[in-house]
Amino acid sequence: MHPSPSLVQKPSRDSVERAKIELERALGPSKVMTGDACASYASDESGVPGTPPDAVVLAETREDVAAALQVAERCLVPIVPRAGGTGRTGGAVCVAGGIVLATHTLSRIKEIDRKDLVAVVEPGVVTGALHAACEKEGLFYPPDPNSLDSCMIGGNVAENAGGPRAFKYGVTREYVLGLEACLVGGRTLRTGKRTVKGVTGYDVTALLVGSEGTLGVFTEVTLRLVHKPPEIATILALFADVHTCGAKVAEIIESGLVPRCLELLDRRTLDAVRSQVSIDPRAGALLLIEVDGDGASIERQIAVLGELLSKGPGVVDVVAAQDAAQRARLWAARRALSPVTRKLARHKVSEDVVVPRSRVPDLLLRVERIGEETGVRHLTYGHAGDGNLHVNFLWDDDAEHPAVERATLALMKATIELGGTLSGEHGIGLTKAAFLPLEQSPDLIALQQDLKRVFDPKELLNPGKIFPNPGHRQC
Ligand code: 2HG
Ligand code: ZN
Repeated sequence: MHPSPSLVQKPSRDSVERAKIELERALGPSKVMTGDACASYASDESGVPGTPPDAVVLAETREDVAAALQVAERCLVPIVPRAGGTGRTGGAVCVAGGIVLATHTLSRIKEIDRKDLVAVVEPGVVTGALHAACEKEGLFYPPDPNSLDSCMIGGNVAENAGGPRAFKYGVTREYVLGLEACLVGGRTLRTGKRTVKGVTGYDVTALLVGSEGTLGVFTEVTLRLVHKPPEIATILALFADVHTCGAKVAEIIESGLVPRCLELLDRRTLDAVRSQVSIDPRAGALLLIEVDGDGASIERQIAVLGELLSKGPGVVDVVAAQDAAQRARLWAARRALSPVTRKLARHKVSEDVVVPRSRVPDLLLRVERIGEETGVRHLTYGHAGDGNLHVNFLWDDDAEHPAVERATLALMKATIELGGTLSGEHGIGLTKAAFLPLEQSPDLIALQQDLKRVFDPKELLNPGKIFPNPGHRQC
């Protein structure tokens, strides 16, 4: 479900032409793309059909970002920030043309400070590259969205990205100490701090994290790091069915263990990867569990897990990865789930609903029922330890789309009924804006829209995102 682009006001032809001239004047022609070349910036990994931008700014410095935001305000042209373009909800997609402000070339790791456990980076740093740089220093930046080889810190901060390690280490917000952000019109703000503690004033940093590119454009991010855990162990537990698997997740959490990852794959997801990884044919669901710590702590965690996982009916097998290469293969298969499952049908939508952890088994049952009632093909995998599951709906024929819409709405309603929330890590963007009133009151939505206007009174920065508009079907 997306807003009709016509509901976000398109800039006039004159404004667009003036903006292009002003951008070229302010930044030089090499940093401004126009014409057909802009088409590759029309979409992100959500598959949402946007409108192609009229111009793309390839910002190389903070001054470039500020200048583009100045031009946008002066010419009244919408402007959409973009880092890696790997978002799943249309956050980097234009709905009314305008300017795409690309920050992927702002890609310096400016500092990794081992004493203060801080990294200072630009928004275009690829998340996986930051991991590698930190690990070289014996440090660790835990957030690990599965697209870590292509997603960028700017987008991770804008969406408050999570990933498998959030179960133990939390999501991006927990690591953002401070930001430098440019606002529409070009003003630059520095928010937050470099210290671990600090409560001065409102927590504007926390507001900007997860604001989906609607409040400001990041030009520098100060991140908290931790020490690299000395050892890691990975366990694969196979179950006859997804319900036994869901119940084990609840048991692990109740036991007090805090694995760093607790990932679930249902039967349909397993079938999709069987050709790449050999999986026991009796397995109808799988848990990929990872623990870290020093040797003694790992041994203790594995012993507890081994006992807990192997008892009771429905357990097929429990195996530990034997070495780093085997671990790496398992994670490569897990990280490839999104692209691999995308190949199963012409269309796929991957939701990222979250329920309280104890309700994971209930959510799985509700998903089965939704599949039966709507006839829509589905599969589920994700961060079960956080109660955050990627329920995927797949379809080939456009005639199936209304059924997919019904299934998606039913999923959102079930999530809220179970005490959950619509998005755990991908954001609301365009794809989920229509569902926001299911979770939030009109007053809360209005308050957030007021805040948006404080930052961006003319509503030029990433318009059409997060908030429902009159073009959305009523939920
Ligand atoms: C994951 O956990 C990502 O693999 C992507 O959040 C989910 O696109 C997806 O299905
Ligand atoms: Zn995920």
